[in-house]
Amino acid sequence: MANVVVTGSQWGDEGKGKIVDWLSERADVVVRFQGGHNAGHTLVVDGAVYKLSLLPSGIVRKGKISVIGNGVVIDPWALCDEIARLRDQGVDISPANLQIAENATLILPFHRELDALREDATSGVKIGTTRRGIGPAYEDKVGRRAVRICDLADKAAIESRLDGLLTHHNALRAGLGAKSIDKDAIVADLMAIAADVLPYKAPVWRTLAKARAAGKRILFEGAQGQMLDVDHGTYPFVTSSNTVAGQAAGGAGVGPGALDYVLGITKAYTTRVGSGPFPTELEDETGRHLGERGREFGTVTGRSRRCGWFDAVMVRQAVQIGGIDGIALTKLDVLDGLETVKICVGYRLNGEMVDYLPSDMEGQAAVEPVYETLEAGHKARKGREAGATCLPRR
Ligand code: 2SA
Ligand code: MG
Repeated sequence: MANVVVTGSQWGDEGKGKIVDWLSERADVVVRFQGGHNAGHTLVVDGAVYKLSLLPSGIVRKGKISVIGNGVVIDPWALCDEIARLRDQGVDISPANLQIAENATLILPFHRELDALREDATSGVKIGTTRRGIGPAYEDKVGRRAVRICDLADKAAIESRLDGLLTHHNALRAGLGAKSIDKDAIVADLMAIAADVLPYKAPVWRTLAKARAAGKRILFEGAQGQMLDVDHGTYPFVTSSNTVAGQAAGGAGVGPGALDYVLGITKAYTTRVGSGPFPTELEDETGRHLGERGREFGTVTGRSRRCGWFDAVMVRQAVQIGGIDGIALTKLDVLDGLETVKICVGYRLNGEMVDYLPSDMEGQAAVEPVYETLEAGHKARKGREAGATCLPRR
């Protein structure tokens, strides 16, 4: 199995970092294909602790090529800070082991400000974002007005991109009561950071094509989880990228045939950070127990994660949408000590049983979980709660 995609099958924080790190030992190339520095995980290699956000996990291992694909949004200052931090820890980072797609979109300071302005606004939907500017940067990408890595090589290109971009943003900011953006300051800041970023710029699709031709093993490292996908997740409470495993192809510049195996990292219970529907959420002592025992705090923002029972309906949906071939089940030990464990095997919606999470916001908020209860020692309790037969076996 040459190339593996690692993806989260819930709302992120399934423990992808640990598995990716283990797999990256066996890979030649490690690729990020979506998201940005909203992702976060901690790697422990030979006793040393590394906190990664934007850089692919391969970076801490010698002899690997790390690639940041076109599907990623890159805050160049956050990138350089992360590189500097890892270098301080003795990690070797150079264009020999890190390549960044020249067609990747940049996150600029006003994206971060806009993200925060919206989150702090009293009206509108509060998503509970990481406030890193991820959403606003993707908006500009699909709006065809973004500044990209390749533009950094040329001052005239930066200025020309910013002309269009700032017209759009200044109008938005006026509506939110924020002052206009100082174009000259942004140009100067971008020119200053460009020298540190440009050495890594590359047509990474070619690197990947060559790696494939040479029979190298590629590991595609997903961030967040399938249910945070902008199309397939709990919209609008999602991130702004496609997090599904299929995005590994488009977000890196390889064909779908390059994805040999999809590994879905799945937590033995469910967590989510930020707002949005969460059918199996536990706002009680058991939920607190899972959060404490599982140390459920965001690696990027430190926010505590909401906790609940394992939702088999949602995971099955993620398996089908993501084309997940196999599951790595994590954090099973966190369930130790509980007398009973519940698993959601169906939903009740408006008095009917449904076997998938519907797309509409209202339906997602209204579904009630139907549980199968397991007693410690794994003996299924006799008789499920009402309606639990609605799930056909695959
Ligand atoms: P954003 O910032 O626009 O991507 O936020 C939109 C939603 O996506 C969620 N999101 C995440 N959920 C879990 N883990 C993430 N990464 C960090 C971590 C989060 C942290 O690994 O712990 O440290 O808080 C992540 N990134 C984005 C976010 O909560 C919103 O619901
Ligand atoms: Mg995480």
